[in-house]
Amino acid sequence: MTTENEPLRQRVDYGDQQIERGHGGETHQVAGDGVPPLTTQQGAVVSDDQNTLRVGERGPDALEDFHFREKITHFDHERIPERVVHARGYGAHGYFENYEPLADLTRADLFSEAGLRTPVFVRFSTVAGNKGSSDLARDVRGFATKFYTREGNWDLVGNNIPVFFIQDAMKFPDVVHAAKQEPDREFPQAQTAHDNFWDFVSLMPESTHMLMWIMSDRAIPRSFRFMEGFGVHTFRLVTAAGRSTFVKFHWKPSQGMQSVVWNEALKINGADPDFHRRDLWQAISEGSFPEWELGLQLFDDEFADRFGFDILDPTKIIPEEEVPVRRVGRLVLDRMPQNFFADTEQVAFHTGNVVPGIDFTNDPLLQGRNFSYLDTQLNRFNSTNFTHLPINAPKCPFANFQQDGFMAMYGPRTRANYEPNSWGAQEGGPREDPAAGFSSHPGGDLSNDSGPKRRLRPESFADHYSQARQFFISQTEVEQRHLIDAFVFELSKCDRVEIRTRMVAGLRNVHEDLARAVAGGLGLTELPAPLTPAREPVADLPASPALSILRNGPDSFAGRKIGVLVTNGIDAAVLEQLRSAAQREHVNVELVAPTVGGIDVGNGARLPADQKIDGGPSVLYDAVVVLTSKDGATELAAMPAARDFVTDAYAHCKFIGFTGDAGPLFEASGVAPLMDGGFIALDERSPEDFIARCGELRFWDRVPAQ
Ligand code: HDE
Repeated sequence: MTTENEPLRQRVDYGDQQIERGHGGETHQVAGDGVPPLTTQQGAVVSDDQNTLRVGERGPDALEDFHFREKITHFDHERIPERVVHARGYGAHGYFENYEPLADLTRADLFSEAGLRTPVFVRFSTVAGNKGSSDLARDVRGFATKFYTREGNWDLVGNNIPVFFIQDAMKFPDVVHAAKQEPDREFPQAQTAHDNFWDFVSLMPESTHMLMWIMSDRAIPRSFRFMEGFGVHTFRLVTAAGRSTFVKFHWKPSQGMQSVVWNEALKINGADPDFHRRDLWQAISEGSFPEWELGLQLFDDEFADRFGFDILDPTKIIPEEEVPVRRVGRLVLDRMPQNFFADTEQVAFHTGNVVPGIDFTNDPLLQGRNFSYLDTQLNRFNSTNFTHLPINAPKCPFANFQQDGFMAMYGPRTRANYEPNSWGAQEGGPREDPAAGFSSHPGGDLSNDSGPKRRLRPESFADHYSQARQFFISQTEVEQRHLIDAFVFELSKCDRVEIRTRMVAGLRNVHEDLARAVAGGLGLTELPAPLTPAREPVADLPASPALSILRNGPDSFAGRKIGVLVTNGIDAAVLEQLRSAAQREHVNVELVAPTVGGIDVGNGARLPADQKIDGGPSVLYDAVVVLTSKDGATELAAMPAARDFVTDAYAHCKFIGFTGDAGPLFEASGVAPLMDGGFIALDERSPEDFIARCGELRFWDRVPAQ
């Protein structure tokens, strides 16, 4: 206890508890109780976490300060190597619910019963950027799912794009090196808009189809919740009797697909580099659990033989119009990890993690992946025992004779730690089970899967352009425009003119309109001759509407966010009506105001704001409303951030709700003479009408947004 003569040396205020420390080091808890004590890793309760143990008042630290040594040593070792690709990721827990038994297709237990729920962990990611890079990079998104089935873990390690850059795993280090920062200067971060990337891909025609996808809006999703997922490779489903069906896996978002536009992406990266993380965190925390349906494209050898491309070639899709996607279950993400590192950073996916009933094909990319994923985890964890971490361990019983190593948490519990052994059921430990165990499908049903040892690319992989063209013609005009602009943007960041030219030469094999538009955008004076294709592309593949995002929009605004720009003196009733209508439609509303302290709404009442205008630009919202008083609009008109709020919403083709008082701000922003059908007057139309219109997501008739 301190006395009046003995002044306090230190007071630590925890909000709900205060600790005072007296002259002689004694402590006195002034208020607060019932919180768990802070302990060392050994469980010893810590009395003082503010001061090191010191000899004399101003003397040196004592080496015996075990609490300090343990704390600082642990801190010094906090980093593990980030993933060599997909370093930036965000994950959530949930479950997969199977719709109906699929025993006619697979013996996989997770598909065996209607309504069966299998726990899952999903990690979304970008590919090229470092762990601390921004969410809105133009990039492929990883969509990796670990199913903790009753018969072992199955990892479906997919992407949000159904094809890949390369056909052979041998080229993976090259494509990744080319895409990441250039080695001499260590920039640019998280972007492919640089010489090395375009140099490489322009020399690799097999990447052309993938380039179409990453230059499309698929590569700038509005959030993880609004994107599709794909297993990419052809896999096999195998029944108990050993019958195999080829399968391509799809994830279909129940929220519908949605992307942002490129100019918006650039700005979101500045305003909120964690935009995708925050979105998933908010949705799950608010109980609005994102869902996807698992879809299967199923086909047999006969289809594989007659299909125009090799089903083992990961640069090709099978159009949904040719083999429909059968929806067999739903994935629900309903719980965020309690600790990011423990789950999202430490989760270790591996394409080789399959369960009985699911098997590989000879896709050369998949075969290479089956080696790489285990190897990469050894580098990340420095131990084979990463499988012992709770996020990686199966949730079903497991037993084997693997033992020891760094950080082992289990090992054989029996006398025998080898097999065969003669120790009997109790002491002998687990045994193999030929009937229930995983048995590989013998394959052999595709031609050319045996023969002399050679390094070659099959002739059936030689067409690099036809499906790229199919992708292009399947897009709406707006989407084609975005794709062209993306090529122009990226290639304009290449210093070497010959790289730009070679890329345009490749695009001439895709579509003449595309090549010409990109050449025009780059200011190329002459159109280069087309590259000589390895095989003449076919020009008559039909459009596949399923490939367009805009043709497959959500028809509802649920799960989206409206930013309402407000000022003092607004009509609070209008805001209230908007808020209740939004709530009914499961739409979020955020108030953006001149100060975060909020606004006066008359009679001394104040409404707190969610964002100060500078920190809440319209790029963070799917639609905006300008709800001001007349004086408020005049005040906003003088603020650059408020004018940007309006001009950006306009340029990004967003729906803009407003009341008549907004006039001065619209005048100052230059949009007053441009007002079109995307502006909705809330004095004339109900908030319900406004939200229904917002379900179209963007007013694309305005101008092609870049
Ligand atoms: Fe990966 N990939 N990959 N990849 N990949 C990794 O494994 C690799 C490929 C994908 O959230 C690494 O744990 C090779 C295609 C996702 O933790 C590494 C090849 C597809 C993730 C690796 C490919 C993917 C990875 C790095 C070509 C879509 C993140 C860290 C043969 C179907 C998983 C790690 C997570 C991660 C290797 C190509 C998806 C190095 C060799 C195609 C979603 O093992």
